[in-house]
Parts: sequence; C-alpha cells; structure tokens
Amino acid sequence: MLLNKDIIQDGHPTLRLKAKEVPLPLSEENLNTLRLMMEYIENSQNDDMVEKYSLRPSVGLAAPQINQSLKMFCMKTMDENFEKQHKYAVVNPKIISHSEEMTFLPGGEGCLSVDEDTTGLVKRARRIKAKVNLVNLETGDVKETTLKLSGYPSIVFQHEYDHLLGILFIDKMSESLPDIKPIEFIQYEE
Ligand code: UDB
Ligand code: ZN
Repeated sequence: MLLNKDIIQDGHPTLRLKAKEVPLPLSEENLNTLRLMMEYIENSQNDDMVEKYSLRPSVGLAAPQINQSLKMFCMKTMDENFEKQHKYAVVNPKIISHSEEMTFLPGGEGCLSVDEDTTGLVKRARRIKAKVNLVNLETGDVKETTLKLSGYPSIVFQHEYDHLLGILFIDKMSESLPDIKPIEFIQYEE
C-alpha cells in the first residue's frame, strides 16, 4: 500500500514535469499503480486508517505525486450536494471545454504535495468537459468517454489535471476573488 512517505513534496522536480502519455492498452504495472492510488484515497477516508497511518483525508491523487511522470490520476468524492459519488481512475485526460463562469472552494485548496499549513483560494472553471479514458479498477477494462463535471468534482478534476501539467495550486493562489461565486456545500441541520 502507499503511505505518506511515497508522496513527493513541493521542491521535487517530478512535480514540475509535463507528464507523459500513458501507453494503451494499459500495462499491468500502470493498472496496479492506479489501484494503489485509489486505495490510498479510500484508506484516507477511513477513520481507523487515518489514525493508524496519519493520513490526510484526501479526494484525489495524481501519478506525478508518487514520482511517476504519467498522465493518470484517481479521484473519489461526493458532489457538494452529497447526491452523487464521483469515483474515477483516469488516463490521458484532455479538458476539451469549460464554462466561462468561474468558481472556487471557499475554504481554499490544499495539496498532499504541499505543506499542510498552506491553503489558498484558486479560481477554477465551474463546469468542464473532458475526454478521458476511464479505467475499471476491478476488471482493468478501459473505455473512452466524455466526463461532464460541475462544482466540487470539477474543481477536484482540475486540481489533479494541473498536476499532469506540472502546475501546483500555489502557482494560482489569490488573496481574494471578488465577483466570483464560491461553491456552496449543503449544510446539515443538527
Ligand atoms: C486533497 N483533501 O485530498 F470537502 F471530507 C485535500 C487535502 C490536501 C487537504 C488532503 C480534501 O480536500 N479533503 C476533503 C474535502 C472535503 C471533504 C472531505 C475531505 N487534495 C488532493 C490533492 O492534493 N490532490 O493532488 C487537495 C484538494 C484541493 C482541491 C481539490 C483537491
Ligand atoms: Zn494536489
């Protein structure tokens, strides 16, 4: 399994490379890497594993963060209305269009590859369309599809996509984003 020590930190040159296209059909090795990446995310969303291995509860992980300069990432999160789960293992993604409307995460973004005290507001497209190869991690099947994402899942996708371009959120941070409407998470009554 992957542990915190396997995630490289800002300053490591691999985080600044443009990741390479993943050869298809997917090799067993790259399929296994994607499985380990998704397992890390799932472990980090499990209280017992978080305590045991000091994991930061995470929603996405890109291959360059484990020092593999390849265009692939995993994400697993609910949307901001807690209606739908967005669990994707993605290979060779391309954002083909995005809304003019921008948004941001009101609490700011962080990153598994950046010191945990660093957070900042990042302007992102509210909606994106991306051509991706989605990997079924159980069977290893790969299918080309177009993902249309909006709101929080769209932000997570764009954050991971930036890693494949050698971009970190700290490159894009703003002090404030007036005139842009943040994402709103549903509030539960007590
Ligand atoms: C994260 N986690 O995984 F809204 F239950 C961040 C870290 C850096 C703080 C671990 C996160 O945002 N968790 C979270 C958010 C919620 C509810 C919840 C848990 N990443 C992934 C990353 O660094 N990938 O490269 C940073 C996110 C910032 C914006 C999108 C990804
Ligand atoms: Zn990140």
